[in-house]
Amino acid sequence: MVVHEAEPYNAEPPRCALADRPLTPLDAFYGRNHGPIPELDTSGWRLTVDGLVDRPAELTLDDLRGRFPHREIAATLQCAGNRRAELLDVRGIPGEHPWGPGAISTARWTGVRLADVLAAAALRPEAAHVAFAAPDVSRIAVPPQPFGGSIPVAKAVAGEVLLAWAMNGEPLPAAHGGPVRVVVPGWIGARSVKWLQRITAQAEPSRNYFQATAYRILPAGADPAAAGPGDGISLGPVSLNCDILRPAPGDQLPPGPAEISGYAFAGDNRTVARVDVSTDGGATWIQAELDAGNGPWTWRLWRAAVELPEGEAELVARAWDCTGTAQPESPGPLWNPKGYGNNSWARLRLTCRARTASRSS
Ligand SMILES: Nc1nc2c(c(=O)[nH]1)N[C@H]1C(S)=C(S)[C@@H](COP(=O)(O)O)O[C@H]1N2
Ligand SMILES: [Mo]
Repeated sequence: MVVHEAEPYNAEPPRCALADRPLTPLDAFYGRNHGPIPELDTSGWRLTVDGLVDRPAELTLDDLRGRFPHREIAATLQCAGNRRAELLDVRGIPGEHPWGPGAISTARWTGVRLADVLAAAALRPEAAHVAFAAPDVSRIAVPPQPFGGSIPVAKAVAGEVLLAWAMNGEPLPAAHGGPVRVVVPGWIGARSVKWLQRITAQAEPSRNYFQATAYRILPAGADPAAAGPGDGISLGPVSLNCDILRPAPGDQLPPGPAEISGYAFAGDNRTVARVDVSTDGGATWIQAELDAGNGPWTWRLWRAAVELPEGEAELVARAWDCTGTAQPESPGPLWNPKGYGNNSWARLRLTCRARTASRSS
């Protein structure tokens, strides 16, 4: 793993650990934390459901498992800061991790639908947002507070949002939110709150720092240190993105036939429709082959057979989604003071030289 910070733990897999694996093994799944990882005792775990509901509840893990149908959904999680490193090349972003292309991973999640838990609690019509609270206190927050966030009711009652206790068939590891986390497919990772303890139905979005102040696109001229609650554009659904996983920067490849591969993720409830690949900086393009994916909420891996030129090659990949939208060409216009949402074309420069013949031949 490429560790950006040991405490709180923030790490991404290298490109080769994501490549050619539709599901990310647990030991390669990126980790994004704003505070210490709590070690919660499964038997003592309780989930409170309160706020604008007619039947508030306190549930144990056995209640959750026993009262609601189990669901399994494969979903890609992507941090809003994925690919920030390329925004840093545009202009500095102090205090944020320089994530490469690995702040994204895909797993099969098992749990119950948030929709079913909310139905049992009888949401009131005034409920417009569903807020999630966790116990991990973050000192990054102003003032320091536990991590939290919310999603609008329309997403909360859509069947894909899970309260998950397993990941790739294994009990949810503490590092990824065990005993139970929220999984909000298609939305930024920050809304998939780990170590879930409380679900509150409310009229307004969460006032938690990570909803009201952070994870927002501020205008380029804004001072993030002076940003207050409600400033900027609140991030929810993920935008269309892709990156190249093979080859990797620094790889030595000879001119001639080669394979390029990577991931493409449409986000929200869109799907990836096409990925184009270029070896000449975007002057000419061919279409990559897409894998089937694991249902509507995952990335799709792609590969393309190309002919590498002698000398400088600029590999480029760009995805299109089912609305006919393509990724933006360059990170420059996307730059924002907190460095979120870079979804510009993936680019990789290589120098392709013929391998020198060995002396004995
Ligand atoms: N309680 C809690 N939940 C959290 C976070 C956190 O710091 N605390 N980080 C969020 C962010 S920003 C992301 S991208 C994902 C990362 O999930 P992972 O560490 O399992 O990859 O968890 C989200 N849920
Ligand atoms: Mo994130």
